[in-house]
Amino acid sequence: MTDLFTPIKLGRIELANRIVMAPLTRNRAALPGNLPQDINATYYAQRAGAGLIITEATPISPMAHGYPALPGISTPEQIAGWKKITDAVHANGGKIVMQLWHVGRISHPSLLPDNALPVAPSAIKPAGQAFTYTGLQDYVTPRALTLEELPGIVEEYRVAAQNAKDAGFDGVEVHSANGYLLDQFLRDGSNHRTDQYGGSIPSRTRLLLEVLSVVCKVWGAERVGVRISPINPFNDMRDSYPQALFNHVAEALSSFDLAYLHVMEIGIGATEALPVFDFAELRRAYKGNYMANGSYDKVRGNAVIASGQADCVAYGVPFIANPDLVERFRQDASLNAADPNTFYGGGEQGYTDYPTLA
Ligand code: 8OZ
Repeated sequence: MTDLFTPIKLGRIELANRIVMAPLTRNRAALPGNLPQDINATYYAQRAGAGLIITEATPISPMAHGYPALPGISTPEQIAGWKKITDAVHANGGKIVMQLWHVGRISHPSLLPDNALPVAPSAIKPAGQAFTYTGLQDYVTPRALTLEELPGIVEEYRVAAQNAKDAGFDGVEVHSANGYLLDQFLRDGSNHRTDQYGGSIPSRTRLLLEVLSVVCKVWGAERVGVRISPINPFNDMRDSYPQALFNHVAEALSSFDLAYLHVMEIGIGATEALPVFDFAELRRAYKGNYMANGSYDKVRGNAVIASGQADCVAYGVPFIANPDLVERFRQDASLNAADPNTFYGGGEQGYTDYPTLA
């Protein structure tokens, strides 16, 4: 029977098991320079038992940053830092893809070059506050990207994809979820554009497809994944008809023959009822490998794979606290509890010091 421990090929990426380490923001880059550093390599190498590691969301350019101490992928020093990480993961027998990220409006001038305004599809201020180097500060009204600027955004993704290749990754995942730039274009709560990048569902999907085209040219589609989050209200997101939007996205992505589609099936920080959404319908609309994500445990992970509703399952918080999560699942061993106080920022504590099984 097919379960979490059955090897799988996602496009051209061969996984020893179907237990994926989800992207996890940890804010532990070296400053100045937002550089990946040795403790990051230790952290990822400890988790190389995952069938696949997806890196923390990684800003593709200086304007793509939205939180403190994120490791970027736009300078030679950052590429060299990531190379140490991919080498360490590969030395331990793991596979690792980089998640390419532009935060769009989820940022703050103090985090951007020359105190620039964050950019977005439309000048709509998200509710909430940015995490900055001086604490929480209200989000500002972003600047709407002009039509003429959009090719430049696509080019930033192309360059970052090439940089990830130079850093020795096995592939890349395009972050189009959780209220960041590409998701801001997809959903109509944040996209009020009247040009060919707003309005209809195909128009709102256009930027994602353009980004994918260039990223797939760098990598080959079979080493590229995409992450979406159809019902996640996190970062003040909403859409008037998520099922129609994301069925369309799934159909459009099917023609790329990607490595996988990564679907965040839950909502974070919801204060109102989540929209009704049928993930089985989304799964049928997508022709390719489906990676499920959303508070799965071992039992539910095995069940979703056995049922055919997913091909692999991504685990987030359990991987923070259990570097040997795959072995623990295999042995039905108990899991370490994660300490939320050390999720974002800090050093080795709560990062590289969680114990493995004896
Ligand atoms: C939590 C905190 C900061 C960033 C995401 C990149 O939700 C994130 C993120 C999550 O995709």
